[in-house]
Amino acid sequence: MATYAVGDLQGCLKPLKCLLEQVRFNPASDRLWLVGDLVNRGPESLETLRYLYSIRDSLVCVLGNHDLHLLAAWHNPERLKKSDTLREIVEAPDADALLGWLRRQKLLHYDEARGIAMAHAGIPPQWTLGKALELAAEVEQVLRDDNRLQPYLDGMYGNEPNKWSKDLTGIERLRVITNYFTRMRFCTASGKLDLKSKEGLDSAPKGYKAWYAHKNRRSRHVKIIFGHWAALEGRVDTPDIIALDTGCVWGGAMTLYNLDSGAYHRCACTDEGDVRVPCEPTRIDDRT
Ligand SMILES: [Mn+2]
Repeated sequence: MATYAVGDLQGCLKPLKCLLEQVRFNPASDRLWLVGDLVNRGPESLETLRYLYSIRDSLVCVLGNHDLHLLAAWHNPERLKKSDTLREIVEAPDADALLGWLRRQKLLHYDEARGIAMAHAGIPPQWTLGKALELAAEVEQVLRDDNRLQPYLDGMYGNEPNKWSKDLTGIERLRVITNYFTRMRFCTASGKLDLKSKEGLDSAPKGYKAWYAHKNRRSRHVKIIFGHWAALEGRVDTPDIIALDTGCVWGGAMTLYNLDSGAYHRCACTDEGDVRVPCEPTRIDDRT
């Protein structure tokens, strides 16, 4: 029995299957952790979601910004933008089953036995793991609540408030919690967010750093797996921080990480029409 974590899928099913074949993934005994952004932009969002649903008992999944956007589009198709590739999901005959499953996933997962946490974007520096779990649960409860889901999805968009305060209530509180777990890249030591910069570390605005790079980050004693930030190309120089988004959908590769051995596997991809064809998989044991 092995446990793996895989970076942002964004509807790229072939490289996922290539990686799972490479490690001989067995849904009956192995576990697969997903860092979120399962869908959107890539060629096979619906088929990706259907495949994941078929092996759902083997998955641990946290939600990304694209997954939340999909839920919002399910309730209000006017939310769909030209660049989205989500219409096939919201119009699918099995949409209710697929999205009913998706909305029951978490924003933050913590495996106590392993001491490993996983969130799509990360955990902001001002929160302990305990605080982060408590606040993630507030949003997770809303996602599961038929009466509260719609107003949440309508109100979750936006960059403000840009900083957590315990005094926040209502949709503003839910929005900033959601932004920390699903959209954060750069922030200040006290957790003030910059949600505009999306490039690599040298694009940090003055006074801001990558969320994980703050010296007194209160979750620094926990290993954290995250995705979302393709521009990092999987390179992080902070111990116990594992970045798995290597930009598969943008012409990069998909990365699979073995939680037990620490080995990395990658499937590089090329565009061929609208189909993504996996290249020869490579195994990466000694990454710098
Ligand atoms: Mn993302």
